Amino acid sequence: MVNRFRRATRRRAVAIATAGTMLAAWFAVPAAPVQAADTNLIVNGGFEEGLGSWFVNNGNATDSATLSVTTDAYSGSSAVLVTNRATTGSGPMQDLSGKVQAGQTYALTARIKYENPNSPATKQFFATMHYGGGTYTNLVSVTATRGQWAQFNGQFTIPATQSVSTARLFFETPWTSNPSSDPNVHLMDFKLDDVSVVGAAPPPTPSKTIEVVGKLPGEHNPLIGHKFGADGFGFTHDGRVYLYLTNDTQGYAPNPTTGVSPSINYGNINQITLISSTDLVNWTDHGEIQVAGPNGVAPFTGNSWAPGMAKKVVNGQEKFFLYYANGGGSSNVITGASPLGPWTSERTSTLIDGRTPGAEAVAWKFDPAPLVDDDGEAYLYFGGGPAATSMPAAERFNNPKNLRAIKLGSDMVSTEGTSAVVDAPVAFEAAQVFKREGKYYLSYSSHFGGNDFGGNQTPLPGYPGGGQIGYMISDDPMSWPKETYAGVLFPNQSQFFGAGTGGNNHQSVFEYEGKYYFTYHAPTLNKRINGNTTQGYRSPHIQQLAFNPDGTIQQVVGTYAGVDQVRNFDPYRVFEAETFGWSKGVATAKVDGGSPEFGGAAPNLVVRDIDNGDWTALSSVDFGDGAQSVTAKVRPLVAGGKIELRLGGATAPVVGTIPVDGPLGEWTELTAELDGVAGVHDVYFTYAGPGGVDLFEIDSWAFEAGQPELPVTVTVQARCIGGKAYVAVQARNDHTAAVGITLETVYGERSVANVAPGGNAFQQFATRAGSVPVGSATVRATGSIDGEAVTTVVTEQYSGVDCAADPRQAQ
Ligand SMILES: [Ca+2]
Ligand SMILES: [Ca+2]
Ligand SMILES: [Ca+2]
Repeated sequence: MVNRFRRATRRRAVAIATAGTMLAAWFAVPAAPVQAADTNLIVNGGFEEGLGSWFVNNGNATDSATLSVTTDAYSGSSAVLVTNRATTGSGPMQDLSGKVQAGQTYALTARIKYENPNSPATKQFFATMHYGGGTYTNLVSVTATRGQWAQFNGQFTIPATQSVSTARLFFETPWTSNPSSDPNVHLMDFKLDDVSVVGAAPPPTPSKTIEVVGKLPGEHNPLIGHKFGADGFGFTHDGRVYLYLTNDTQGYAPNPTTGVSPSINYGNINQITLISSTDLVNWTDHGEIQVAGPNGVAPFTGNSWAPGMAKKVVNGQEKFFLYYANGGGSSNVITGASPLGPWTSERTSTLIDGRTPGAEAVAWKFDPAPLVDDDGEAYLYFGGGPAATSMPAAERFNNPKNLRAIKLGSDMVSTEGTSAVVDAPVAFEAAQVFKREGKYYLSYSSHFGGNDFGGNQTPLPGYPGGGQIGYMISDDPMSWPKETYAGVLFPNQSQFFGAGTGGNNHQSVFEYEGKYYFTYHAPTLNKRINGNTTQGYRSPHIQQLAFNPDGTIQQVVGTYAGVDQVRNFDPYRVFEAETFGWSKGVATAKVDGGSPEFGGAAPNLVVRDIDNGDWTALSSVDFGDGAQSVTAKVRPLVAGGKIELRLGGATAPVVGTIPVDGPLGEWTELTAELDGVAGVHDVYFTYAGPGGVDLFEIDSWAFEAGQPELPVTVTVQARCIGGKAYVAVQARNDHTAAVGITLETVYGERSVANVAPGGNAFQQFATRAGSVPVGSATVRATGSIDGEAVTTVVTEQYSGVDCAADPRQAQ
């Protein structure tokens, strides 16, 4: 994990050197007859839907160009026009990752035209595949005549050994080292139309669903068991904790047979995962924010690692700022209208990069963590990676000076002045600052030594070892001399979680309801899936942070137990089904239409991949005096599914059942009556139905409380007075406030207003008869409980009496 940041390969001369291996495709090999099962993998190949699904090749930072729709089409009414080409690779691109397969042969056709009168009379063009990193392969070639539509028409076979986890098709002119020396020859505008790549249908998307119980019932770490997430940044707003995470699940692709995924590839990650909680045990999955990449909020960035979050009122408007690492080379920020978005980009270029003053010597300008101080001033901490070689070896190891602090502008999306060195001992990355009792605490991750840090050495006494979280305490958010170093806050996580969980870490500290919490990650879910040989997929954890009287921090111990649940879960409201403490075998997916719990502008997810035997569970749900019913918003996918409610465990007795019998494929609300569900319980929703199929999807839950009742004690008796029968009815008010009471029998009715607490309403109803049969009296008490008007009705039976046979007398 030391090589967390892999340098992107900037050259691709290799593509030309190896191009001979597919020379056969360069010549006009007629396309093989396409079989009926073959599929065109290109979306919007004729550009009749504008530029949809197309973007400019962004394999290299310099490969820029402008795409626009032109009506000069080969067929239909539009084609694409490429202008402002900067490199020979500048051209329209479409992502075929997950669609093309190694070992398969595809037929490629397309029409291309160039018209620049100063260009040569003929020109060769390539259709090329970028397989990620520096791997490019020319697929099919055509030599066009100026001013005429030429046709690409060939086949290509993807080598059986080629990784196709990244496969992006684009169109270009042949590579040359200095194309701008003759732009008419190398960088001419061109038009493209009718692109098709026909071959084997894309393989079904492999399931990413975590089938094991990754977070064990009763344990609070990892925070979630149904997906991964790393580099967590804790952020509190309006009584809620939000955790922003690098989306480690993005590239997770377990082999359907072995269950083992290729190792994590940070270069593929361009989304940030967001979860939130009000109790730190039950977490709501808000899904992924598409931050970077062609369809990202900030499309000028390619990656989104190691998020940091801050809020500030700017020009009278509360805004939320999500900072992230654009790979290792730069950092950026997007703006949210709420902690859940929606998100916009106020910038058109990265916030921290090679132009940032004072950061020139920082190798990795990443890991941005914001701090908004009490006075409204804001700061950004960032940086990491190899120490400058200009320093002596011992200094490179012990004081690499690779972290920085810089003031943020009042708009939070710009920086002010020059960044200051954070002289953190043995520093590697992951600087983060919080403030407590007037002091600033900066924590960071330490390096593992090696050539990047002057060779392997022993750290100075007291300095951190490799892969630990150290911290510093300062009175000034911009001043971090080495003397502010205060010790190791957290040893390496492998010390607590064992084999397969080592590597670097990335932490944050946040305050919630008066307590401080420490976030870190560990590949504990990966370990539960795959054993001690993990593939680098990390999971978020939280521990409580305790301070010594002198302000230093007690070293954190990592545990699966995690933190105490902050409060019981309130079930009497509509809440998302994608909120749970524990789960088995389910996944989540984003759906349109806003969130039932968080509002129309917030993302909404549903629980999916629900098979017979899967379950989700909520920790410490407080049902109070009792629940009357539970309602699920659910979309049935097959007949015969049901949701069972159990208390305390996935195999505990069923206390309620919702038959999922609505119309297939339609969202519907289904309710089950409950009886005797009161007090605090872990609640398990267990899912049952036919095997081997997805049963249904669930959007939200809502419990309904039983009606509260006014406590009244009713006594009824038939008795004889002077040979006549009377029915005596008494109701005592056991409530803490006055209530109105009505006593009713077939012999009359009496209402008493404002019966005081402990007081009685009483009436002897005369029957004018010598005997009465068995009967009943009804007592109505009307009052209020917790400000809500309540009427409670009690019916009580009395025995018959015959005053001649049984001359009972009144007392
Ligand atoms: Ca067209
Ligand atoms: Ca499942
Ligand atoms: Ca939902």
